[in-house]
Amino acid sequence: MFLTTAILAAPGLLCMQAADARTLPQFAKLRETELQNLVADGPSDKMIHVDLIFKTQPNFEVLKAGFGKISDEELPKALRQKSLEICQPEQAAALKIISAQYAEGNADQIAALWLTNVVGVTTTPEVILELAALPEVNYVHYDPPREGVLLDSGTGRGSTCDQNTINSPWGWKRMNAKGQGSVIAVIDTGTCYTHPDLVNNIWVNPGEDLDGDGVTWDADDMNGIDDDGNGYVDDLIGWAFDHTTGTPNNPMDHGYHGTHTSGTVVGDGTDGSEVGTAPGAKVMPVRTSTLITHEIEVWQGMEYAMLMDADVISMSLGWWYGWLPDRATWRANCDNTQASGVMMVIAAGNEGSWYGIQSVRTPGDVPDVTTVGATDCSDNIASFSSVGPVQWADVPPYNDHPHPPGLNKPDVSAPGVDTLSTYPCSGYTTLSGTSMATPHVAGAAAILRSIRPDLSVAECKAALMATSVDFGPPGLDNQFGAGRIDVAEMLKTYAPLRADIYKLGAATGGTVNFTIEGTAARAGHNYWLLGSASGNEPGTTLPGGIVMPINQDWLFNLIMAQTNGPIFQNNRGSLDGAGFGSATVQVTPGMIPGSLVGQFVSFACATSPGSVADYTTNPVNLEILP
Ligand SMILES: [Ca+2]
Ligand SMILES: [Ca+2]
Ligand SMILES: [Ca+2]
Ligand SMILES: [Ca+2]
Repeated sequence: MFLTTAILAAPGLLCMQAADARTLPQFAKLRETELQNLVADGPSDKMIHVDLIFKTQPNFEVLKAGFGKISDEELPKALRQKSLEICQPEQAAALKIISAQYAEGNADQIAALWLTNVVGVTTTPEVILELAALPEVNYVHYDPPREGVLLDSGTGRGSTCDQNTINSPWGWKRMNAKGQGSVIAVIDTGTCYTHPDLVNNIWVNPGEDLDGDGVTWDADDMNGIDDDGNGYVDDLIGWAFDHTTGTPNNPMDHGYHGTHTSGTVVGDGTDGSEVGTAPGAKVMPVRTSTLITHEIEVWQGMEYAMLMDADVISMSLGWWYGWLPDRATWRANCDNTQASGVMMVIAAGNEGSWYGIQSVRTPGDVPDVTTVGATDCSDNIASFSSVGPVQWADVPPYNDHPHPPGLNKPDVSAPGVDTLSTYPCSGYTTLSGTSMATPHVAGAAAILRSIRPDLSVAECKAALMATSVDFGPPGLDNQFGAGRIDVAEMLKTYAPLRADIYKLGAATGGTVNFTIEGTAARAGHNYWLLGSASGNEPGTTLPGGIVMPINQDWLFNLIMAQTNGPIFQNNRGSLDGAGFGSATVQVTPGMIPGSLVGQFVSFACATSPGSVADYTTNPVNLEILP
């Protein structure tokens, strides 16, 4: 305090401080020249936001390997515990200094991470030098607020592409694949959770929902207590990390960007337009500052989403290289998040006119995340969409993907020109940017994670890429990535082996003609429709089954043949390429075995002939009439 006061009282001393600072050994730990200049030449009461990057960094892949068998639900908390054991001892001295300075009014916006070993603080040059002198601090990163959201002016034509461009409605209708059960953290300006299209699609933290009614932003549950012990009081639906609010548990959109991106993920069309890719999924609103954001706010948001077990993180934001983002720490945060089982979907950036290795922003440049470029409604790449490749050769400790050739980015693309989505807090508007493309991919990822929880993050990324529609130069390229995503193709290839019979027509007249409608998902597999008949002895199984070949025709007829042997026989192939179809079962008069009359036939599906019905969920029963 004495030194600060003295400098304030005598401005002439500033130059002396500058000279002194430059000769201090910790000065070399200030990573950016701009930070060095601020510390050396700026006024002593200048508040500067910095991140302290500590020496020992937790690697969640390594930590995870030490756990042995652990459930997906337990993994995030176990990782936090292990990581805290690494981070807390190294952070202790710094946090002691910072809390003392906070009491003096010289420190603010304090954040201690465990996703990586980082502490963020807004403080004075003098304190920054004191912190940099700590042996545990590897370096100090300058982290001023930046406008990281990725909007573009678009075409202004007002034409919009709808979800049909990526074939999401196909999956909704044919397979009821809407992302049910998936949670997507949208790290953005907040989400208007009262919008009619979103209010029923907002994640509710079960650990804080005391009355268990699942009501979004339920005043009844605000008791001022951190009931689930996650470190956040009354975080009913998410959190605001922007330090600009007195109610950080209220992640209401304080702009419009986050409501728009949230709508593209889960908007359910209540207000009139079906703008969401995964209308059965839930959004976890994670708010950062209005358009202007510190890097560490986003890292805190990732840490929260990971701890609260989100399936996907959608980030329509990025730092261009001119802002000198801490690429290594971004990559470590992304890698640790994904190691915990959360898939990260991130915008490429809106610097499409910049070619070469400066175009894709950070963290869209992180190798293992799913990076998204923007297309228009005619599958042209948007002129603003950032292009790859990226390189990491000069970023320790990674030093990989040297250029040329660098690493191909983006990974996939999706519509992002004049995209219609939700606007706070009712109705819709069109916006453009890789910001708008990204939540389409996050929604597709949510659908995939919903139907295939067995797939790893890397496998989900590979699935999205493998089923994209190739545009531009043949194969993987640095504009479209693998191509424009296609939810129908993704489902046709990756839907689980499963068949559901959901409708059975009534038997008519004296004959027994009836229709079975159902789904037998996934192309390239033979499906067997098994029949069993039971009368006085329910469950008596008849032998046999028949192969229903996969082709482009939806309808197939099955003819009941005989008691001993295949009881169904198809005379016309069925199931479309995706394996969605309906079957008309004809029981030809005279071919009905007398023993079946008056009995019940149940239908189910199986993966092999003669096996039990191993993947149907709703076998149906029909009485065989004479
Ligand atoms: Ca409640
Ligand atoms: Ca809590
Ligand atoms: Ca509470
Ligand atoms: Ca291509």
